Amino acid sequence: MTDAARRPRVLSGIAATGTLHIGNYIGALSVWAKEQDAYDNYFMIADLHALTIPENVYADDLRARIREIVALYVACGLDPQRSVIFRQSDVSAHATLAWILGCATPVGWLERMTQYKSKSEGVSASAGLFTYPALQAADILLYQAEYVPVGDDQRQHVEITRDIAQRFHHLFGDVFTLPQPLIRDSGARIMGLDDPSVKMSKSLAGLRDGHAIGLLDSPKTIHRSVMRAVTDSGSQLDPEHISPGVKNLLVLFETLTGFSREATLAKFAGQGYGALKREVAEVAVEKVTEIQAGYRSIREEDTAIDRILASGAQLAGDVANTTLDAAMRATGLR
Ligand code: AQP
Repeated sequence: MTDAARRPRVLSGIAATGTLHIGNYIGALSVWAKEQDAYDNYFMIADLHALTIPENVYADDLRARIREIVALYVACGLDPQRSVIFRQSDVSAHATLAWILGCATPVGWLERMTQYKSKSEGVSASAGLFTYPALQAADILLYQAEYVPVGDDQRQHVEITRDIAQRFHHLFGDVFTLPQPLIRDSGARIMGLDDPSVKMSKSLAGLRDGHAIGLLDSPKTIHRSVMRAVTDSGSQLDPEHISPGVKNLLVLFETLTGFSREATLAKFAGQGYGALKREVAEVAVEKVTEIQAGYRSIREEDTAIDRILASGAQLAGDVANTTLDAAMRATGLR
């Protein structure tokens, strides 16, 4: 047994739907990178998930986006020697198990998913958007992952994955490990700069200037977005009355610097929101500049991305196909 195989396994991923933002970094990527030695790591680029809203997909964009995300994974600290980095669609077991799990998933469970409700509002939603929790359950269960490190918005998806696995076990017998979410205490839900009542998201970043801090944004754009961030009608930081927009700025500052809430309040108490925004912009630019330096050097030798994906497909495929085989035997398909 290798050293990695003795560690608990984690699986996570990011949908290839837009340019990654600081919420993806703080809530997911930074945690994955920091904890790499504690786990046996599988991180995917969720390209199949990008098709759930097909009106937003342009083939050349998606192809480019996938490579961009691989490079950003590495630039954010994922080490291909210590983490298996792979493209979801390279491992066909994901789609096969998604079908099997979809057949074991009651429609009522899918109707309750908040992400489906919010994303289907006012549009003609695809069947893929509706059933995608079954695909996400397949993503996780194929790897027998004990933990799924994600932001807070994904809690419900890990819960439904457990429910689907248990229903499958009830119907066909035990095959899967029941996963648990790994969610950081603070920073698990970074909110939109332009609207602190919604979480910062890739899709909204593509639609609204000043919504997000993109990991590939220029320092000028980051400064502008942060300085325009919505706060409240006050002008100074009052520790007794912290509005959602100000709280978001505090969380950004704290997660990027390691400052505690107490130390942050002491630093900014009595100061205008402008001072807080300037510091947040500065630490965000510093972090993003560091990530972009790594990103550029990976992109200089683009064949490295092909090598990472080829090796990831092989390693991920070996694990996933073993689980798929067990699931197919349990159902009688094998
Ligand atoms: N705002 C956030 N704060 C903290 N963590 C976040 N995550 C996402 N947003 C935040 C975490 O990042 C990982 C990838 O999530 P995703 O692929 O669902 O990305 P998204 O930014 O949530 O994108 P959209 O546009 O909202 O959704 P899609 O791409 O489906 O259209 C997850 O671990 C997530 O929790």
